[in-house]
Amino acid sequence: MATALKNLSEYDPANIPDASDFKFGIIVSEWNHEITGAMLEGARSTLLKHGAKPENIFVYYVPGSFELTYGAQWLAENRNVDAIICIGCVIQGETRHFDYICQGVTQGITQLNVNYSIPFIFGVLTTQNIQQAFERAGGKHGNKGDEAAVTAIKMAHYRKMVIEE
Ligand code: DLZ
Repeated sequence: MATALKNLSEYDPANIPDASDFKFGIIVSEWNHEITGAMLEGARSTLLKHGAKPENIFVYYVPGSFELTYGAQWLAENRNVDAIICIGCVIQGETRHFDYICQGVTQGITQLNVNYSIPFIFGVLTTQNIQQAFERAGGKHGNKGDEAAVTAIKMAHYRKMVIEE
């Protein structure tokens, strides 16, 4: 219900800052790649639509969502980027693994936001099944990759605005 009412994929493009001055990192989990690949394409096309230059979008892959934290931290330490988008998809299975991975990546990305001076965007789907994931990766609930990109642009803009004022 919350997603249906707050589908940011239907945002007003006029309200998004220009992204042409920003550099973006995107870390993508290979696990559930048919979902994360669609989210990556959504994120990339949204960044480009708002002016980001193709040469200023750096895409890297990690094996699973649990590795997004390390992937994003290593990128932050070695590349000059204004925001990092973390893309993953964790699907609930029969085991507790789902809970551990969700908890790990959520806390990991939260810690990155606390410890570094650039924003890290949480573009991780946590769904009960693959159908729900497809619905959020270009289906009836929009593409959470688009939403992550919009958030990254807004946060990069926020960071720049505070520094420059
Ligand atoms: C092991 C595992 C499982 C069961 N499920 C998922 C998943 O649904 N989505 C995902 O991104 N990764 C999954 N993984 C892999 C873990 O994220 C991680 O790559 C391994 O536990 C190795 O650290």
